[in-house]
Amino acid sequence: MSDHRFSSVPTEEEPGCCHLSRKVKVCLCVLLCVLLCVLVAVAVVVGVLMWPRATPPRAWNGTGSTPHFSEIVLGRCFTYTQLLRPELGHADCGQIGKAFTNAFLSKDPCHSSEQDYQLLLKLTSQTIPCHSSVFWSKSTQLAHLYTRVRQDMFTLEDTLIGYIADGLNWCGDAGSYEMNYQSCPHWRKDCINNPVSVFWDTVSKRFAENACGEVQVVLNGSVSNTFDKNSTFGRVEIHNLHPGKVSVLKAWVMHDIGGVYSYHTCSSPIIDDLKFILSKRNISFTCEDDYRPIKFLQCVKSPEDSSCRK
Ligand code: 2NF
Repeated sequence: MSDHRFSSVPTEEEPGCCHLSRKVKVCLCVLLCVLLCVLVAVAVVVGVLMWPRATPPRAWNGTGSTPHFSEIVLGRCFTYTQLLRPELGHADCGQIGKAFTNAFLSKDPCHSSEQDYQLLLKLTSQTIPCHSSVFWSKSTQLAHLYTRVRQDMFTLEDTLIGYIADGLNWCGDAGSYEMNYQSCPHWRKDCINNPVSVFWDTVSKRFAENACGEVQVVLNGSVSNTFDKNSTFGRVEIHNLHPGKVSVLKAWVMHDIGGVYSYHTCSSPIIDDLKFILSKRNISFTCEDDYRPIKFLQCVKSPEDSSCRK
């Protein structure tokens, strides 16, 4: 009779599942475990980065970031440096774009600071010739019409950094790498230290610090706050003009053509407030109502107005 063995345990002589020594098997197991761990770690990192946010960004009372913000910044930077002012052709628009978004992405949009914008300021430094700086307050359209014709004059928005950012909105969120396109803090309703307000304060300050010679300001005599101590001009710019560099501030108080009522002229007490602040800062001040070169621009739009027929 044959010897039937029913044991399931293989004998020493029987071949195993493969011809590998115990040492090699252990090594393979360890390697497999390490590989698995690396794969899991990579999956977790990718998941965290790519997974849609569990919690949406905080909702604010202001308009969200301008759609295609980064593309607009890049496009404006190239337009300015390659076409409008080729003397700035050496500027690195890629770096400028990155420095701009890095100034506010992944940060609390109510704790923006001047420091956040320092690299951007450095990358967009620009020399504005003396006697050519034009400030404005409550008169954005007219002031820019003026410098559009007088190409040798510069408002902040005629400089690279102002040109890039004018009219845009932007903010991020502390818990995300993304821009917040839904809403951003409103400067009155939410917080004053938001990325946009801090940006304009910072660049306005530098624009004023760098001004030299005779500088101008276009004011609006057809509004109640022709000079507003709380505006960027009244709060930041006039306090950062350098008395040693700026010889005089010339104010042009302009009035709407056909407007029923002129709130203020150069003789109004509100203009004396401006004059007083400048005299304390040892900066000369002159004021002229309806400065003719700017008045002409208004008249182009309203040639039939009686004040344009003189
Ligand atoms: O958007 C701009 N281009 C801008 C914004 C703020 C300041 C330009 N600036 C610079 C310009 F170079 C001018 O010289 O400051 C001067 C004009 O600012 P202003 O405050 O004296 O003039 P306004 O007509 O009162 O305001 C201009 C615009 O800025 C807004 C305001 O609603 C208007 O659209 N603005 C004013 N203050 C703030 C603030 N703290 C503000 N927006 C956000 N935060």
